[in-house]
Amino acid sequence: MNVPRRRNLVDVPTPIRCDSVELRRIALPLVEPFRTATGTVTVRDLLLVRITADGVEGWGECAALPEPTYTAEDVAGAQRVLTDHLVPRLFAAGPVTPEGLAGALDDVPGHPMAKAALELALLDAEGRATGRSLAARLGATRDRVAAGVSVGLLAPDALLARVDDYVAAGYRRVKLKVQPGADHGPAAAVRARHPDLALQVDANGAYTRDDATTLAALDDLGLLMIEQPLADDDLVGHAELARVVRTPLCLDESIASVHAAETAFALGACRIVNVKPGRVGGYLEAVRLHDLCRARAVPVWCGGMLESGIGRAANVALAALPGFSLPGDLSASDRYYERDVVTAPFVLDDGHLTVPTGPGLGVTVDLDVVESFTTAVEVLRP
Ligand code: OSB
Ligand code: MG
Repeated sequence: MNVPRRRNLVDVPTPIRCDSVELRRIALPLVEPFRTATGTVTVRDLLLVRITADGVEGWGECAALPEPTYTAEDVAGAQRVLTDHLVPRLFAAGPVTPEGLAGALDDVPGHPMAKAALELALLDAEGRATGRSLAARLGATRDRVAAGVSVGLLAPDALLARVDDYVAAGYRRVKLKVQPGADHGPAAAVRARHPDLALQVDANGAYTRDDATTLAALDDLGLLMIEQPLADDDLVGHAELARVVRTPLCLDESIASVHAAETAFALGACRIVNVKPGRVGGYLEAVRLHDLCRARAVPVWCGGMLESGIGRAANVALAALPGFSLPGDLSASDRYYERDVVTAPFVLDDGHLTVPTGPGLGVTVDLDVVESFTTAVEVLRP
């Protein structure tokens, strides 16, 4: 354990009384469009949550994308649910610990990304109040995490050039987006150029049970895993596929909760889990998912949603827990954005990102930069 813990900390969950909740939309241009089987993101229309509580601030970031195509949430919908339903429940609850938040919201099913954004703002405020880092709060045991990179669908030449760049930069693992008609060909071309590269693919549910032969053909490429080949609700289909394909299957969209992971394991639907805090409703549920997987000896890694430095800081903290034995979709700020919203962008150091050790998220939001990308601000009070 080399994440420094400060002295004289309150080491128990601390109730936070929210005085205000700011919902701020920013439009961050990506350095290049990110294309998956379920859509293309060119500008990251991002919802930030900023709370004030007894003189401290807390920041959260919502994972929802502009379009509801990866999962059912979208950024405008998440904002409306926060405004009309979640934030009023938070205010009505009075002082609440991050652990208590889920209970205050639990008559509202779903909307995990909206809930996770609010939880992260509470965790950050709590950390800033107590002096403890989010990493220490969640149980991190490392001070740096291996950086992986997720490469969107690209034309063949552009794909090879991009992978060459990322390998040269030191990324420890490359993930290629695939879809029917753009799978074995591009992955084999990358494999031929990089025989020893830690390589995996992600289909975002673009295949069906009828594609088992196509997916089994990937077995000759020495991939670490195939992520989410089938629809998110098709756990039985994944279990059947796992009997035909030798490459380990990893689930992303299907794992909406700890309970979903238990079901997947009971069926034999996956051997690896992508842990995405927004997808499971928050960082505390993500830690519980990590704990379950660790107890079952299922390797996990931290997924990404094209986060700014705010969400990235939290994901890096989470990925420093001991069960995160595989490199995550955690890349340097400059892989996504020309200008990140934190004063010290995340950079690669020997293929790793450094876990922040300051209070809460441990990053400083650059308000001028945030302001310059802001498209709308809404402030809610009790
Ligand atoms: O499936 O992992 C995914 C981005 C948007 C939606 C879904 C996914 C992704 C990524 C991005 O792969 C990874 C990253 O943030 O670096
Ligand atoms: Mg995925």
